[in-house]
Amino acid sequence: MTDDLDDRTRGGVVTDERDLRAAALADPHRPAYHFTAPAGWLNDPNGAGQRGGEYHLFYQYNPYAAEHRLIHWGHAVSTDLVRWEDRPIALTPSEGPDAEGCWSGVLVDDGGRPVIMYSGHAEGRQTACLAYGDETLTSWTKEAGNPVIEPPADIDLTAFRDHCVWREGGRWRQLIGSGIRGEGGTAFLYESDDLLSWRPLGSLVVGDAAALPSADPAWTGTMWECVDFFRLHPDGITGPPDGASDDPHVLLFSAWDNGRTMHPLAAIGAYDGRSFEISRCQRLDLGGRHAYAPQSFADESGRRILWSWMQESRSVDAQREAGWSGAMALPRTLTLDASGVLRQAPVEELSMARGAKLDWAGETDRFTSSGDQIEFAIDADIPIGSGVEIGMLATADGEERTCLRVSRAVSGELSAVLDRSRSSLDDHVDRSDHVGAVPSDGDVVRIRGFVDRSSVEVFVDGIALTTRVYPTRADARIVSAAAQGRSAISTIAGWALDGQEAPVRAMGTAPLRREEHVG
Ligand code: DQQ
Repeated sequence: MTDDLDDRTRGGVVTDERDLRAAALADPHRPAYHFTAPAGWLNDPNGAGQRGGEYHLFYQYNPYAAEHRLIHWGHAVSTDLVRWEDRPIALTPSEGPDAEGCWSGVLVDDGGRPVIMYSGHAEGRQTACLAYGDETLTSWTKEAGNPVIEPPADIDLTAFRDHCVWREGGRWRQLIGSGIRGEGGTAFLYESDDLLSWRPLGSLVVGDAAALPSADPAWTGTMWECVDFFRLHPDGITGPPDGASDDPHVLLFSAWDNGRTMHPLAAIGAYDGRSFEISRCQRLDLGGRHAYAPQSFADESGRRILWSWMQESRSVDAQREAGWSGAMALPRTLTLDASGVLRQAPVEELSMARGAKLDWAGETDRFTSSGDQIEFAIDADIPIGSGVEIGMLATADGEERTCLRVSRAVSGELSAVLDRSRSSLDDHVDRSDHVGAVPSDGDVVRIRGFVDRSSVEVFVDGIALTTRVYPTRADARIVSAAAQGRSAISTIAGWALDGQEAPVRAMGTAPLRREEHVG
């Protein structure tokens, strides 16, 4: 098992498209109502946005094998964020600065013309590249002058890639994720009149990699991947960064260290047009790397919507054999509460995917039901010294069981623990715990959960915890909720979620010769 980016670029397995798709569909761990690539490899969400009512989701995609190499941009569209339709591959590596991969980036609108700013990957380094789209965002032409930005030569960098681009003060602004060796992660700020020629404005902010031990779940890492910067007011108003505004700004980044994808963090603070003063930094997801490389956008209704990549927790070999790897976490709305805490909720459109209501057996302090593609919503009163325990994907004898415990310590602090120690009889999957504090006020705690085979996402008072589990037994389907101590479950509801993947999906593979995608 590894989460090492370098490991993700090794290998060379080439599988026939039909075999890959058939293997993916046959895998009992493949989520069905979460967005996945038709088969092969998926990682970061890219170019997330909405145009003319249609949501676009691009993603890091290897259509040839379930491994991180020769990355393309996959593309899908939706009018409701629930039902997705595949579109042709948007970007394919070609001779030049993206010969070995079209890495992460964003979609912007240049006076009506769709433009992608992405990281070309070649010869072990990344540079900023542009591609221009037609009106439907289906076909893309790369800028002849790529790359348009090279890493600064006079700074000792740990890495340099990924983009956040916006309009500010009548010009284009851009952040590129990076890290300064010996200091910490950073985001370099640039300015442009035409998207082609960029003036460096220095670091927006520099992290302190020595401030916390590297094992700390809030460690900011030695490089920041996938920087995402926006304005978000507690009244719900959101938009691109604006140095002239007093509104709180949020910088999302994924802490990275020497090939290891660590976890996404959210820094909240003030932006003056040149620099960002962080007032607090929060873990964006208590499941860490399982909600990695988040990218957000403001949709046409004004919501700030977040996508992120649910990494796997099984071995690289198991991923290759499964014929697919990686899914998107559910799209979520992001809000900032009055005390400055960032909270998440699955978009309300997901209720469209609800099927039959779950029947719950039991009463008062213990309920059970069943399903491996379900949603549940539980409100519980959790006083000091008490808790609730929610079992998922469990067998009747408890041999396999994933368990969420939400409890309130004598200090009054609420915490969530996702115990994966018995989540699978397979010794090769990661079964470590996820633990974190849940800022909350009041005794009543709202817990929402989404189980989609190997995917588990819970929201405890809007604090997200995303993870992956791989039960081996077909009867690992029981879901339960139990009140402990003086806790009381006041409401409990659940639904089967109908998501079923269409059997035919285009992989988008061109008939590459074997030697073109091996090596
Ligand atoms: N994934 C992309 C990079 C990014 C990383 C490559 C984050 O652009 O830094 O697939 O997972």
